[in-house]
Amino acid sequence: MGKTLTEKILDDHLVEGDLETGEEIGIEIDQVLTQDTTGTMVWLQFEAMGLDEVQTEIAAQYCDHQTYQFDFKNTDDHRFLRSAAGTFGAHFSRPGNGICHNVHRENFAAPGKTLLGSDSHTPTPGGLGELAIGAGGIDVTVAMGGAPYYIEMPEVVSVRLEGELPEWATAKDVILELLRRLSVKGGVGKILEYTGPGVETLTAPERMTITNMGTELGATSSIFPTDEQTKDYLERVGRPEDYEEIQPDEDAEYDDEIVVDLSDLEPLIARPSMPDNVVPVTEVEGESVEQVIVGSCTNGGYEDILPVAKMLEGREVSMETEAIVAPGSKQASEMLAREGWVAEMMAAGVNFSEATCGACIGIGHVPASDSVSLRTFNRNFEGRSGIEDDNVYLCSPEVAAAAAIAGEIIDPRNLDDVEAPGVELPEQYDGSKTDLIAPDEAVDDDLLKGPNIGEVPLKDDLEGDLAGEALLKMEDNITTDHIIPATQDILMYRSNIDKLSEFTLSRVDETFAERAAEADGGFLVAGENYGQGSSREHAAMCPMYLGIEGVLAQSFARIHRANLFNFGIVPLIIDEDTYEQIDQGDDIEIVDDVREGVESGKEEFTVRVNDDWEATATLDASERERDMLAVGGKLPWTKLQAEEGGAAPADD
Ligand code: MIC
Ligand code: SF4
Repeated sequence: MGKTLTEKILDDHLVEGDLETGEEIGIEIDQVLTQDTTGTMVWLQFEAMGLDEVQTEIAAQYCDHQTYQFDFKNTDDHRFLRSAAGTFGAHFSRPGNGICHNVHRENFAAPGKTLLGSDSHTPTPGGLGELAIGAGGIDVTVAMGGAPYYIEMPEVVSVRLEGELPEWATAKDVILELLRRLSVKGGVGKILEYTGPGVETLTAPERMTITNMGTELGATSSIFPTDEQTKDYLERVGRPEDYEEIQPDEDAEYDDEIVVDLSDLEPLIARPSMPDNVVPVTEVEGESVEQVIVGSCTNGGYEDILPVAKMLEGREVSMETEAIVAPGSKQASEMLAREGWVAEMMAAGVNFSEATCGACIGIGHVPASDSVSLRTFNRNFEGRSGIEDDNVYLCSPEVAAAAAIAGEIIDPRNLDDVEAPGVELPEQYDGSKTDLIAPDEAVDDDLLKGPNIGEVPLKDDLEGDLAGEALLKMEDNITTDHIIPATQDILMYRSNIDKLSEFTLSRVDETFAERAAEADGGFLVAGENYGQGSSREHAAMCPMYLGIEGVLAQSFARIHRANLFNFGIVPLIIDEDTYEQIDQGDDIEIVDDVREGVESGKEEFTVRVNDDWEATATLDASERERDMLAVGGKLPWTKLQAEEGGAAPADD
């Protein structure tokens, strides 16, 4: 039987297990990336593990989320990150140099390699044939120390592309179409492998828009085969030597197939407040728009902004609308500036921002109350823009530019006298590299910690008795933005868990953190897909710090589930009936000895509620995950492994 592209790369990197769907495998990681809001904990954990040098081929630390440095705490974090990169041997990308995924794809991403990143959109370079996976910070720490990364072998699904995109339909519409069909849960436990004749019609940057937003489907990763388009892109970014042809075998067998005929696509838009709430733009035409933002790791590339500049050339942004362009990398800004496009956009009324994540997580450009904001981003979870009850729509740069011109949502096909800009790559991506500091150019060789940088929180061993109150009952699709929001007021405490934990679940219930700390133990209860969205391990670390011992949910998002194990919180699956019957405030007791059950491989646990009724909860965990739970999480487990000489990071 032939192999899929995913299987080929995994096979090349396999250090433990067999490539059987659902089995745990250990893979070698070639490259890691981290960014400013997850990176501080990554390096603090690296230090706490006693490691002293990066072991992967490439490790890159980007400063991209909070580059405005509103508070000295942000700037201290950046200084700490520079010092950690210098001390331990990683590349350092200075604040303002661009979003991790954009700078990584320009400088390091390469076909056939594996990449692990502490950001959920790490799969972006899948568009270049790299197998890239988002993970919690400590998983990146351990991989960076040279240990394998463990994952349940996902299903490999073929997304067969046929035909060619018509005018005005874009790569963003391909992924919005998949979200419309599959929902934000549709990719959980899957790697989406793009196949079929439509693949060659898409440039590498278009492919990366699609792989980037595979994250919103919940997919473990998304990947394209490599071909002339990949080669062409790598030549343009000045790294032709990184090209390698990798294709699935002709007789590769996939677990499933989804067919998308590109020629059937039209401009689509995700309505508030879920990325899968997708409709054709024509359905919401006429809705007035107060703000348009073009940027983010999904659509912030040179090739994304150029069409906007072309559409705005000689025109003006509507007086009722504010238009902001926030490029994904400084290289894109620099090139657009040299070519005169920045001036053209400014003349049209665009506010040109530095290269940052910023508005994507509510840092700057918070929409006005009761207004519509159209963004080329990947997430529109309620409140993420920085204001509750927001109305954020997600669309392509072309649809965003059309709205900026018209002052209302409009299908760009209905604009008068505006030509479809098409996709154009620059001859060369030739921005300067001054903001990327290589390990051998490092300015520091010692860690610089400001007063806001705290300690890595640790948990005690798992106890046998697990009992406490159901402190909060939540619905389906609770995001990590609900658990630990990323807005500026909160983000500046990412390296200070004592303070950060005060904000835990505040977007769901402001009293939660105080109640949890008082109860000193207890459970969270949730519906389906609990913890979807970001990779931030703080969404497990903070509940752990407040004493939460278990989460009872109908299902978990992949990265958050791993983070719960990493921080010693027991993730138990309950069925819909049990979920419906449990009320917030109920007394929950796990009848069995949990420690013993976890260690002995027990899968079904009896949950007694209010000493009145009982239900079954399932622990679906590998042996390694059980071992981690038993000793209080991944940090203590890794240290123990190192002492016993097991599969732990190398320390030299
Ligand atoms: C996001 O898009 O939600 C973030 C902010 O990039 C997060 C990372 C973080 O919370 O620091 C992600 O996607 O993992
Ligand atoms: Fe940054 Fe937004 Fe991309 Fe997250 S999704 S990395 S916040 S641009």
